Amino acid sequence: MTADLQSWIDRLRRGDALALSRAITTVENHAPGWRDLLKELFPHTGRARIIGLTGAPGAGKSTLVDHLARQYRQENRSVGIIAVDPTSPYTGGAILGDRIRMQQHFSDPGVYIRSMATRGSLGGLAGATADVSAILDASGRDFVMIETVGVGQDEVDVVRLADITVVILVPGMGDDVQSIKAGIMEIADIFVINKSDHPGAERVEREIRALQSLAARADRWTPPIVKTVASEGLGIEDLVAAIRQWETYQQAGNRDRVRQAENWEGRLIAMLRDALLEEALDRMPAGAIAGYAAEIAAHQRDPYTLVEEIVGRLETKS
Ligand SMILES: Nc1nc2c(ncn2[C@@H]2O[C@H](COP(=O)(O)OP(=O)(O)OP(=O)(O)O)[C@@H](O)[C@H]2O)c(=O)[nH]1
Ligand SMILES: [Mg+2]
Repeated sequence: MTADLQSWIDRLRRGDALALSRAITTVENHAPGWRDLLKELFPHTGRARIIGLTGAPGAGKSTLVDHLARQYRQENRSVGIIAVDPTSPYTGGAILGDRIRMQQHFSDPGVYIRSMATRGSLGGLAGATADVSAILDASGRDFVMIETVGVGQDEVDVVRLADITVVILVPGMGDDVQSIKAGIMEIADIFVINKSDHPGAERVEREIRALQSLAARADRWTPPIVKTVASEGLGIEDLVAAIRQWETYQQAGNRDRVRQAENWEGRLIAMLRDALLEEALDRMPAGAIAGYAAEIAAHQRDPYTLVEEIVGRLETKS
């Protein structure tokens, strides 16, 4: 390892915010040396608790994260926050809102907040978020919270990589827990019904219970349902307690290790896919894919043989 890299990592691990920001930007952009950096940081990861929070736009995720951060700070634990916001490139509004709301933490070095560039992230949104969360972990954060809008597969993949997944629902969504994408219901370790000051919270709770009664989880955990009014700071202690309860449950019988191995299985496959694709594309002249595609469309070439040939070329590494 170069002396530069060593000193960068030392500063990062001491909690230097500048070194941390630089590391995150390097990894996000896949700038030169990003992989070496992650390799060196990896041995220092695995200590932080990664909490993924997902829910519909405006469900109150940022407000909840803000309160959780405050709570953990009171216990003198440090926090990293990653706001993954797919809506921001279009409106520009949401992240600004987050910034303002979270401003109170800005003078506190124990809280580090980062918004993720989203669509088109190199290595996919989930991969990029996992890498950034690893950097925060290596920097010694006790908790890393990842906020994502639970709308697509990308977002589901993001929170799936967490140690704890919190799904935030709100009353008055119509008939709907049923209609919420099945994927998101399945990944919940804890349900939060936020905006419980609005009518219909009980009904949402009944619907979750009804769904839960249909299928038991393989790990026999029944995700607790916590009602909150995040804007008033109500129910936050209950959420903190539910998170702690989950941790205790996970630590018994090494369930946390099993979960992490499952997460890594998915992540490894994604990393491998990306690396192989990158390698394959690197070996082609620019524009080759478009040329092949035109030939295939004209039935001058069959795609099956072509893919075999391309994969075959990977074996002869120069
Ligand atoms: N009535 C009520 N309003 C709330 C509650 N929690 C949050 N809000 C309000 O709902 C709005 C959205 O809250 P956010 O925390 O920004 O929600 P979000 O899920 O992070 O939103 P996006 O990141 O844009 O998807 C804000 O105006 C909050 O003040 C609640 O429990 N009750
Ligand atoms: Mg938000």
